[in-house]
Parts: sequence; structure tokens; C-alpha cells
Amino acid sequence: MSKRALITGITGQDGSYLAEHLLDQGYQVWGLCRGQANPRKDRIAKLIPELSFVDGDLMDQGSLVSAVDLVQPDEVYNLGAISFVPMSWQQPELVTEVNGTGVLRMLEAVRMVSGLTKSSGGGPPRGQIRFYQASSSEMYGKVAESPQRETTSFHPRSPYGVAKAFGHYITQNYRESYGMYGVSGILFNHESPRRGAEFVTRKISLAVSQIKLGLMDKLHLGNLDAERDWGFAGDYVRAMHLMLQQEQPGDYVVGTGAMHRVRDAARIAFEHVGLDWQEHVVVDPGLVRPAEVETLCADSGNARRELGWEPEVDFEQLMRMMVESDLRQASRERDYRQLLATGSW
Ligand code: NDP
Ligand code: GDR
Repeated sequence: MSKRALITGITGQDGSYLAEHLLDQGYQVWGLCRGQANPRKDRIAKLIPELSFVDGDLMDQGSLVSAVDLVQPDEVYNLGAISFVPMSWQQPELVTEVNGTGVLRMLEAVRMVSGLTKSSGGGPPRGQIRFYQASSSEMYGKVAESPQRETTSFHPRSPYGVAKAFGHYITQNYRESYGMYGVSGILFNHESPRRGAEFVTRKISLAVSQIKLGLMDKLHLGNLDAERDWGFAGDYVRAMHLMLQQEQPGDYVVGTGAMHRVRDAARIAFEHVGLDWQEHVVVDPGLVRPAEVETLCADSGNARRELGWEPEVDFEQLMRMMVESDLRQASRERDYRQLLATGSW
């Protein structure tokens, strides 16, 4: 019998890579989708035709219980969130509801369907359903030690980071209170050609492709000195799956251990198409955050030793992969527009 997985956040970057990975491993995969006509659902359904869908919203407890009951999954991956950090200053209450309380709702759905009640303490995990929570390096915020590991204390710098810390602790609490097999992956920034256009790496790769084709000239960025540990999303979903295959549940830090600045991302991307980044990048103080996370770097020693996980794509390869992908897409669109303008089909 093949295993069954339920993924929230299926229309997002990680949802798509994780679904592909699990299907490759022989799983049946369901994606939780919200809204009566979500255009992103059509896109992912075209990309991954083997996927099944179930309705639900992290804001709606009943819908989550119904979804878990219908799918009867072996594994639940809770990736759904409002994931763009600046949005969490604009709508802090909504972000807290989805990214924080939403985790609690998903855990409650798993607990109810599994029939779990209070743990008698200790012993092996109980219940059939294993739960993965998408925790974030944003919980470290103003870092207390570098690189950051599982034991590094949290000092989140945004409502997003605070909500993620709640999700992290409540997952630990369900493990301790109910004996649930629940784990959190503390993932550092990971990117890909499927990354949302609002995040800095994709904003850069999209702009570079447009500038190279003469369709725009300037790229406005905020803090060029912010340092991140950027990896490839396709590598990181392997770690999510491995975490749920361990005998004992545990939380793991996942990152490459290499740090780069925003300005390095811009330089590599522009250089890849033979351009000088300094001629095109404009610093816009309006894009600087109210409380910035200046630097993040992962110590993934535990994930490497205990899960046998290793990243395969480095930062330069990642930026070049994203630029190449956007350049192909932008060239196709330009050719299409030219065809339309000249009428020569
Ligand atoms: P995306 O922003 O690409 O995807 C977010 C997903 O969440 C979308 O599918 C969206 O669906 C869904 N979602 C939003 N609101 C709700 C809701 N109310 N109910 C159900 N689903 C909802 O994020 P990523 O794929 O990049 O990240 C996946 C997870 O990992 C997120 O939780 C993120 O916070 C976390 N994370 C990401 C990192 C990264 O670098 N990518 C690093 C660390 C953690 P819809 O189409 O309906 O809007
Ligand atoms: P982050 O990713 O906030 O780390 O969260 P993002 O790519 O948005 O920012 C990274 C760093 O770049 C700086 N920056 C800019 N960022 C954006 N978006 N746009 C700009 O123009 C710009 N200029 C400079 C930012 O200030 C920041 O320091 C991502 C998300 O995927 C979260 O959901 C996830 O939890 C964390 O990564 C780990």
C-alpha cells in the first residue's frame, strides 16, 4: 500500500517541489486548497497532474478536520502560511491567525482524527499520522549566536517571526502533551525558479532578465547588506520528508552554512548576463524593513549526521538557474509580443 500525504500550501513554491518528491517516492498526494476559484490551483494541477485536491483553509478549523478525515493521511506537511515577511507589518493579526493559530488548528485536526488524548508521558509516539511544521530561521531574528542551531534562542524581529515561533512551540507541545509524532524543520531561505516575485532573489532574477532584453533599466532594492543562507528549494523538501521517516520525532535546522549578502545575489545575477549590477541597482529606503534581520547562517550538523541530508545546489548555481529560467520566459514573451505587433504569424 502506498503512503498518503496531505500538504497545506500546495500552490506555493515548496508545496510543488514536495509534491513532486513524494510522488517520486510512490506516495499518493493531496493538496489542501482554499478559495472557490484559486487560480494558483489550476497552475499546479497543470504542472503536477497526479495531484489530488481537498478544500480547506488554515483559518477554518472544521475544514481542516474534514480534510484530514477525508484523506486519512500517513503524513501531514503544514506549509501553508502568509510567507512574505513585510506583509506581517501590514496585516499582523491576519498573519498571526494563519501562521500561528493556523498551526494549532492543523494539529487539532490531526489530534481529533487520530483520537489522541493526553499523553501518559514518555514512551514511543502514538497515533498514525505524522506531522511536519514549516518553521523558519526568521524565529532567530536578532541572532544570539552564529551559526544558528536547534538550541539557539529565538528573538524574532517581525510579526511573521513571532507567529512562526508560536507554531514551533505548539508543535513541540503537542508532541509532549499528546505523544503526537510532530516535528518542525527550521528552514533557512530557499529559492528556485518557482519562488514568488516579491522575494529578493526572484525580484533580482526577473529584473535581470528584463534589463538584459531592454525591457527595463533600473532595479529598486532595500538593504543590500542583509546576509542570508540561501539554498535551493528542491534540496530542502528532501529534508522535510527525511524528518518524518525517523524513528523518534525531532526538530532540525536546514541550511547550507554559507552566507551571502543581497548585493552578492545582484552581482552574480547581473554578471551572468554580462552586465554590471552597479549600473542598474538603485537603493530605495522605502524598502528597508522596520526591524531588519541582518544576518542568518545555519548549522545543519544534526540534519547532515542524523538524516543523511546534504544540499546539492550552491548559491551561485541557484542564482544562475533562476536567471536562466526567467530569461527563457522573458524571451518567449518578447517574441510573442513582437509577433502580435507585426502580425506575422
Ligand atoms: P509560498 O508563499 O510560496 O506559499 C504559501 C502557501 O500558503 C500558498 O500555497 C498559499 O496558498 C498558502 N496559504 C496562505 N494562506 C493560507 C490559508 N489561510 N490557508 C491555507 N493555505 C494558505 O511559501 P513557500 O512555499 O516559500 O514556503 C512554505 C512554508 O515554509 C511557509 O509556511 C513559509 O512560511 C515557510 N518557510 C519558507 C522558507 C523559504 O525560504 N521559502 C523558509 C522557512 C520557512 P494560496 O494559493 O491559497 O494563497
Ligand atoms: P526573507 O526573504 O524576509 O528573509 O523571508 P526576502 O527575500 O523577502 O528578503 C531577504 C533579505 O533581502 C532584503 N532585501 C529585500 N527583500 C525583498 N523582498 N525585496 C527587496 O527589494 C529587498 N532589498 C533587500 C530583506 O530586507 C531581507 O533582509 C524568506 C521568506 O521565505 C520567509 O517566509 C521565510 O521564513 C524566510 O525567508 C526564512
